Amino acid sequence: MTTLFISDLHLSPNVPKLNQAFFHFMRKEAPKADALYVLGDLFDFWTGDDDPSPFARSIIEAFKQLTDSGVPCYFTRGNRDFLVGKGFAKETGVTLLGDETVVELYGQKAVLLHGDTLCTLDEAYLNYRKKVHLPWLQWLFNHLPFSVREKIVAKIKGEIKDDKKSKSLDIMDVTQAEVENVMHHHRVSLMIHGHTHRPNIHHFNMDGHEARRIVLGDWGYYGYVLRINEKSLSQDSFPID
Ligand code: LP5
Ligand code: MN
Repeated sequence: MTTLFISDLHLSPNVPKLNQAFFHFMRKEAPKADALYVLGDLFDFWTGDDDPSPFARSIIEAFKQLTDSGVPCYFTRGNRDFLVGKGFAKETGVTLLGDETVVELYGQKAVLLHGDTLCTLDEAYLNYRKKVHLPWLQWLFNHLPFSVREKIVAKIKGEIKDDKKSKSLDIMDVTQAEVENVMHHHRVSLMIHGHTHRPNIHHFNMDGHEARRIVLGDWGYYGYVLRINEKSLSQDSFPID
């Protein structure tokens, strides 16, 4: 049996072919797995667990069917779905994880995270992140009517849509120093994250030992799934048409 990892699907009602690819994965592959880990940015943006749209309901139903069938599902929030909360967890049966989680995968310890917090050169983003993670601000936001929240999100998105264009690719990548800080802190030699949209398996030396950082791929023209079992570890892509 195999443990599956996905992230950065950026699902929304606007890209039906991505949703179809996700539902296909949830029906055909995920039910055969030991467990499914979603490491953030499943959604293009998640405005709240009370989202009444058929799109949101269909995603919730897909997770519920999977967890009801006995496959444990874990969810790390990303920078686009940091507002996924207890309501989502209750309705789907998914277990929400903290920002950094250590798991044991077939005898090897690994730290799992979305990856945005590893981009320590991106100060503008990290300042913004601090604000939107303030518990009192989230509490206030969550108590607004859903339609008001949608308008606020659309306005902020519109205002910051050009911010990324002014940043260099280096600024939007992880720093090796922060990668090693986090791995040292958790005493692991394997890290799995998404966010940067640079799928890869990086091998490096840490304190005289081999360490690995696996970067999950984002879904677009291709989808990516990382599969780990007792014997092997591979990230494969498949076309989405
Ligand atoms: O996901 P990706 O790769 O496209 O970009 C991210 C960073 N961008 C974001 C922004 C979100 O995608 C969309 C935000 C919608 C806003 C909703 C707010 C709801 C309010 C909730 C209150 C509880 O995450 C991008 C990174 C990039 O990753 C690479 O790492 O660079 O960061 C940015 O572009 C952000 C800007 O640098 C800074 C923006 C300042 C905005 C100030 C608004 C403050 C609002 C605070 C409170 C209401
Ligand atoms: Mn992200």
